[in-house]
Amino acid sequence: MHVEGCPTWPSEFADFYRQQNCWRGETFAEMLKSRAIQYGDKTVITSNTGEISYAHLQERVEQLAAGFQQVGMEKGDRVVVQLPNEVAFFEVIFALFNIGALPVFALPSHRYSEVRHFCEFSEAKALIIPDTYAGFDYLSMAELVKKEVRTLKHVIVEGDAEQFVPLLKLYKDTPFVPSTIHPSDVAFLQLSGGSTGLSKLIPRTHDDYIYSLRRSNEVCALTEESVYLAVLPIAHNFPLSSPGVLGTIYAGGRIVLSSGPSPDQAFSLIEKERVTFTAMVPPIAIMWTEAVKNRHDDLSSLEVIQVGGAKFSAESAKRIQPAFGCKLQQVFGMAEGLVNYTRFDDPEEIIVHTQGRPMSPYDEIRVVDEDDQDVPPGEVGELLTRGPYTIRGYYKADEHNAKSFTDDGFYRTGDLVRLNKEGYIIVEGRDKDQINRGGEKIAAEEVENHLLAHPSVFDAAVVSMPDPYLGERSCAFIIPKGEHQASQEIRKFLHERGLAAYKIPDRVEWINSFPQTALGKVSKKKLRQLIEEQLSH
Ligand code: J2J
Repeated sequence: MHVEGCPTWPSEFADFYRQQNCWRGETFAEMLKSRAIQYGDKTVITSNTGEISYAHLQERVEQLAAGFQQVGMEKGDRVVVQLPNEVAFFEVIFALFNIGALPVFALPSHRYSEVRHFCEFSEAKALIIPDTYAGFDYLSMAELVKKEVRTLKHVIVEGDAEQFVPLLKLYKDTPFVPSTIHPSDVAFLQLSGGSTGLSKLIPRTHDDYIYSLRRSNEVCALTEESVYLAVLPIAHNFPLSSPGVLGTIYAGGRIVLSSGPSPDQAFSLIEKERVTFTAMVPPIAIMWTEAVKNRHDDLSSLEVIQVGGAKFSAESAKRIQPAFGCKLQQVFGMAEGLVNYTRFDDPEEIIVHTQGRPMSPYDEIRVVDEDDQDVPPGEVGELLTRGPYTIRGYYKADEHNAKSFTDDGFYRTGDLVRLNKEGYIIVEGRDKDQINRGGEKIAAEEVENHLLAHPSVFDAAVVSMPDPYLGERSCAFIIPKGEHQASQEIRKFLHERGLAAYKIPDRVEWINSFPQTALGKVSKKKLRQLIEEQLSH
């Protein structure tokens, strides 16, 4: 079944990707099932609640699939899944895959504003949440969301469900009715970082995503011997698929779940579980490099540290191998598709100074100027890409798609890059209205729209400001209506509107008017310069 509103590949491309053996007709349900047969009692996930084997996971998945069907969930339904790094995440998403329902991946850090949007926009039938996590009460949030989103029939809770449905009650011993799932069907909706307004949803198919796992595993040499430590929230595309937790399952390896990236937690897990592979964003890598100096954990099992999601400075990159005695791999990827990796046998120069090259020989990349003309080799331009696991359009976003994709199907990444002579990508900046706060993406316009709702705000412009630890933080420039407010009041206002904490501006600057571009638009470039100058004083 084709889910409405999901652009797909033209048939000549689909045929080509099949011919080249990229798309092999696998589905997620079959993937886990066949691993369960092959690996049986082998542990698939180690978490703070214990261990679960491949066979047992498959059994739990089938029980949950039955329970989901009993409450009326069916093929094509959208289900917003907002779960932390726990076994339930896997049981839920694979149960949904088995019945052909589509997970919509929310992050645990999302709040009312985001979750409501995901539920509303995807017309979700269910929302699956923990009761509380990291001190936040998801039940109150869900209560509000449920009141406002007409399609939402079920709120399912891992833990104390109160008025909602406990996840635990949905594991049934009756068999579920398997859905016929076509490998070219959309398997789930992933979140985009977003640059205009609210996050767009990214439709990924079984065929395309499983190819990205298989290819990632080849490039990253992930095998059944691998032990992958997840420290980032696993719903994010990087720890999910590059090669991440799903790549680990594909390979028959073992996943170790950490609820967070603190060295205390992570280093002891590495030692205890003999972790071989892990992935993080640059601020965590910097923190670990500092922490490792003063600790005595045995990290000798660690073979690879991947760093990606935001630009990793060469200065910091240089320190990884000496500090940990393992390999560094830079990863430049995007939930829309394209993933670039440095290769393990690349010279240090490349590993430290570049963000890698496309993982697939079928990835097509172009670096173009403002008129979509290829720039001369080595010069900076916008990266465009098309390939066997890069989407051809966002979910239900015709107007936006017309701008974000070229007529011949290339995705406009909004990233400014240059290629070195070996064809490796160096990320130089961004031409999209987004702030990359240590790997967490903030769409400026989304925050600006919230700010405009404040009675004291006449106009607002949100820009990035440099930060030694996170790379960037966010700064809101505000033109007040009359008297200006305390910045703290603005931040509190956004918090109360239910905006995720990472999107709340780190700094608020009051200003009388915005600098303009030659065309009379707000010049964010000049605003960025302004705040940069202030910070340097
Ligand atoms: C500079 N910018 C980077 C890098 C991502 C693997 C790894 C990361 C993501 C991800 C992902 C960067 N240097 N090394 O999905 O599978 C910025 C770019 C890019 C945007 C995508 C994966 N790695 N970026 O980060 O969808 O601006 O995916 O376009 O969250 O992050 O963000 P996202």
